[in-house]
Amino acid sequence: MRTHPSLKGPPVIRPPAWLVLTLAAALVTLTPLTPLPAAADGPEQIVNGTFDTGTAPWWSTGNTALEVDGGRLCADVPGGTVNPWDVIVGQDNVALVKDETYEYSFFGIATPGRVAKALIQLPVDPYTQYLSANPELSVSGNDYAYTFTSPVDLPNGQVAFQLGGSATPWRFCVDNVSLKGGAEPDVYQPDTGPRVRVNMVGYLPSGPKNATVVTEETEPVGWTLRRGGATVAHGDTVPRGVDPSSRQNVHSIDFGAVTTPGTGYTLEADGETSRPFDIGANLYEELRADALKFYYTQRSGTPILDALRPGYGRPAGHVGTAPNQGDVAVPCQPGVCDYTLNVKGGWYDAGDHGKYVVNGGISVHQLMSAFERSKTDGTHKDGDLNIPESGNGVPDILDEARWEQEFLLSMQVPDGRPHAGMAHHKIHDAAWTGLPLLPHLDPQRRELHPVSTAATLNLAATAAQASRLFAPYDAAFAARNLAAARKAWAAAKADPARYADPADGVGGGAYNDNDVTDEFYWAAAELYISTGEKEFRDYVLASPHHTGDIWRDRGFDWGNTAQLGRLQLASVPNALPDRARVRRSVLEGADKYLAVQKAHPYGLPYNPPDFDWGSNNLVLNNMVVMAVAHDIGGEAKYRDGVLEGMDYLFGRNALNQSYVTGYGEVASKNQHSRWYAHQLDAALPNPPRGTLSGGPNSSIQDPVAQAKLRGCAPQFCYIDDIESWSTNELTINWNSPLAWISSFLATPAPAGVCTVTYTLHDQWPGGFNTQVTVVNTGKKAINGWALKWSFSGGQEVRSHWSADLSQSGATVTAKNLGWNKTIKPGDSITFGFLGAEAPGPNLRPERFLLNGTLCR
Ligand code: 9MR
Repeated sequence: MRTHPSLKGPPVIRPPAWLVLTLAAALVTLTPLTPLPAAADGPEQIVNGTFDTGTAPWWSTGNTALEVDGGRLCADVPGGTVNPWDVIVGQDNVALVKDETYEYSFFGIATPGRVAKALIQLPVDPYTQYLSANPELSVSGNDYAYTFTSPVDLPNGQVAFQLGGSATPWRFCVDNVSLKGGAEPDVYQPDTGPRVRVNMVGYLPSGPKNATVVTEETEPVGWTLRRGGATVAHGDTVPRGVDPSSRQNVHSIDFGAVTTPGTGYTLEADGETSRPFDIGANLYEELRADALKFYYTQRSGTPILDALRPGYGRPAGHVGTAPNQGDVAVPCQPGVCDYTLNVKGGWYDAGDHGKYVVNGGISVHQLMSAFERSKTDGTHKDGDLNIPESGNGVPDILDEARWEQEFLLSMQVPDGRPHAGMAHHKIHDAAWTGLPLLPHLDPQRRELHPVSTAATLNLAATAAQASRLFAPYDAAFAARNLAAARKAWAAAKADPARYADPADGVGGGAYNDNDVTDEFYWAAAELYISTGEKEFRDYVLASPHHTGDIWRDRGFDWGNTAQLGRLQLASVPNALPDRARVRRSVLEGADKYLAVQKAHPYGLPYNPPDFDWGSNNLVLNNMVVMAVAHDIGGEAKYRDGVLEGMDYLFGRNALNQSYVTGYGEVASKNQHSRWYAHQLDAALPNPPRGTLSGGPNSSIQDPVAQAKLRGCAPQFCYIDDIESWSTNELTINWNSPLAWISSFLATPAPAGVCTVTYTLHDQWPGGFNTQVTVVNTGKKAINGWALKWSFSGGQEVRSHWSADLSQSGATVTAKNLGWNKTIKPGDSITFGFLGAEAPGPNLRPERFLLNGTLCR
């Protein structure tokens, strides 16, 4: 039995044929409680659903006994079980007829109240569910009714109430269980609210402001922007025709001319009024923090402190105490290796308890990258995420990244063992567990899975990146990372095509990928940036990913990482001979996504004919390309593109909802998770604020989506239901681009009126001598100045002249002295310093902030 699929096949590609066939067979329609469906008129399929003749032929698992009590079937459900299927009451041999629509109904009671699972399914593995519902049973009792259409002819269907998973005992009673054919199939209609779609969180005063209206009109209609009853602006819509991603006829509205901050704006068009929204600055700082705080409560191997996350405290998961056996001494799957590894810690990847190196790799990379791009700006500070390490002198984002990076390092095969230097692909439960299930209650055996070249290169890339970023804070950790990165690189080169098995998907995701040339490119890029060494430079220059068009329509993700290499080489200082071309190529990629966005009436920078699993992360990663282009070229259009992309995630979409928990009036809140399972157990929380949902997925692989969304237009292939793991999961590698983008938007660095010349006059073993000249290119005198930049690694200022220099981490602040306080228009000042060398190249920094504005 499993509640999560063993899905196979490469990422963001259609699922393999076997899966499609399984899914086609599982298509059903199912409708929950309200409104009750029309009474079905077929014959009764349930034997003794009224319990007038005792309990037979009903059966139960051995841990509970059936009895008739007051004319109802009752069972005392034991406490202390973990999975729903640990306690079952059922009836077998219920006949189902293909394409027949049934009404399934019963009266149910729970004392005290509990959510149960009502299933009609295949009685044997893979237990395909034709109906799956989560009735919230109460003490007073309720009638429940559902319809579904059977996709199969089956003489021996199983009707089951799964009652397990409760820590404490409870009593279940049921009556009038009935299954009748001939029901009217109900069609699921999402509640999409007003037809005028806006960013429900808000628009920046200086940013673009677009909206979309769903209408039957084909000619322009008037729109009015209002606030507090007053008209602020008005104009005409632009008809955009039928949008294939939603199959809706839509118009777009551009009210970008309005820049006045305020709350409670509404937009009216075609007789509809949008949900209210703000125009305001600083909309993204909170999201930056929340999107990053998400990681603390995903941590494995440590208690989550309620004092730091009220409502989210829980015991440490997978620390080697009963009932789970991990992760302090985890053996391999049988036959894979004969040692154990301590792989405690890290983040749970998603709603399951697995820990996977390839999605962990891109996640930790994006956190470190968010830090690196803005380290001069001071966007990420020590103490800004409220984690146990806050106050240790290291920016919290790096502390959080280290939590995962330490885990990735622990997945490397030790010296002297077969495949030494490579990384195990993943560690997870031997079998799928059910929902809800807190990490510390997971009873499953934990296993290391075989090494893979992809995992090894993820380790090489992130460890190389960590080596330069941690250098100013912990030189020993930096050195450990660099050594691990070199070892991983060598091991991957020696075994370049060891792929994860697509069939290895029981108890955890397969995360298979049969092309790792992109991972090689990314790892070489990071190693080159951190070391400047010829081997890595030559590898980068020779890779087809270095010059090819890597800007796929579908974006990049854990399985497509060439883009990470290219973006890093473009944005982090390095001495690559064709660096200018690399930087231009990012602008080309960004222009491509801008064109997609411009053509899309909902402003989406992603528009394949079918949306991929986790489409929201692909949308965000296309926005990362635009953001890096903005960092490179400074053109406003790229930042505007990023902002317009956020509009989609925050409500300007076909479903009129935000995909980030806690952001916007209507937002995803039931993401698939074993511990944020509020939808299944009212005592558990919803996911924390700032949790991104995977979003529309045209392939709808899970039974809930299949039941409700069959035939969906791409944007409608989504449902905010905890069981819809293929459209509504949360993952560390989806929140990472959200954190990256919100970090980008939280640090506006307005262009200043300065240029900086930074000249390394001399370098010798152990030290270097630098002269810095700042030119005032503006029309006004600068009176008092502070110039900031960052070293690439662990370099340190030792002595200085003609300015007062101080250093925090890699970031240096140079302040004027009394005598050179004023820089007149056209004039310059020059100061200098002696620095201490550190491992890796010592390159001219590329981001200089003068009094908080960016010098070009
Ligand atoms: O995010 C993954 C997506 O790109 C793949 O298409 C899909 C099928 O292999 O798997 C997704 O990853 C899931 C993983 O397999 C198990 N943990 C939850 C992940 C998110 O749904």
